[in-house]
Amino acid sequence: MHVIYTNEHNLHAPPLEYDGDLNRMKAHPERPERANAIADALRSEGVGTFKDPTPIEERDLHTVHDGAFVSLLLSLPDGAGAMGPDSFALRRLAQKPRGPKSLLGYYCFDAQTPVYPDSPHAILGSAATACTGATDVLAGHTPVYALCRPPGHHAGRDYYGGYCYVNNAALAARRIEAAGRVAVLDVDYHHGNGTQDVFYTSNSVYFASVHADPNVAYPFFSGYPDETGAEAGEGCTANYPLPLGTRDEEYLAALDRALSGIARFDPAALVCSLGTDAYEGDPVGKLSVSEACFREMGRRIASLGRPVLVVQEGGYDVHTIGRCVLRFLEGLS
Ligand code: Q9C
Ligand code: ZN
Repeated sequence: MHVIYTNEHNLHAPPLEYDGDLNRMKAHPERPERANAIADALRSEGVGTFKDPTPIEERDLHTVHDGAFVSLLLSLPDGAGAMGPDSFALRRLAQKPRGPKSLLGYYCFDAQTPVYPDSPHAILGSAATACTGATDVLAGHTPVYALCRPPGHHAGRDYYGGYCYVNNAALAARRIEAAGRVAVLDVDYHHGNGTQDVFYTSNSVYFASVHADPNVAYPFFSGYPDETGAEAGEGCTANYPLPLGTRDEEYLAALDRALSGIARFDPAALVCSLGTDAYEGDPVGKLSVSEACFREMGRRIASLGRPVLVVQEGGYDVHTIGRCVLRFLEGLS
């Protein structure tokens, strides 16, 4: 199994997070230790052949993203330090402003996704990781694991948030689309709103997501069952929200429903957005999925019998994230 990985992600290390508590910033959960823990776990178990991604350039992001959006993200002014907006656009009212900070507020949808001077290297490295994984799947390798960091599934064509800047899984799906229909299965704890949005009107990429009920879980404004796609893509989006506290059995029942939809769509290949934040011990997620369940998820996904690219998304318990990924890949192989 190819494992695509670069340590460039270490260059992006947001120290603190604002989570609505106006009195106190907290340690940011999306930290370098996450990917380092996964890489260490795979290496110490001798799982996979590690391979550096082939670098990509800004223009390679245009298959999914708006040009002005990526150029802002990747080239904030020198010496700007950590940057985030203090005002967010409601785009039905908004004109696009000129200053970099105000422009960030045009493209960003939350207060938890800061951009640091070295973040662009990590963002491009993560996107390259997914793209190289896609190329390997096209070349006949399966499964392939893209150890991406930062994650991507909350980023849309022209917006970012949820610790995500560009959409790694969507970039990979676009690349694999050259070989035919693609399904994206998102098992991160959070709804993959960005990926859904990118492919919402497409009938060549199916999107299915199993996640915590957005009434009570981030990203709150999407991931409901009545979101089923639009125009040519009507019927090509499927959402399976779950109550907080959901355990293995109910989780796997929802996964089976998602997998039947994918089987009916009959894709040439599958991209799996893997977050381990549904794990019972995760500090961000509030579902109750066991370590053993990750192996069963991998098994059931493998039983579709399609080539699979796994793209790493969330998962914040640095002590168990490696084991959850190992179990998943074990089940898949
Ligand atoms: N203090 C992904 O898993 N809000 N993104 C969490 C916790 C944002 C998660 C608040 C969660 C974003 C890729
Ligand atoms: Zn998540």
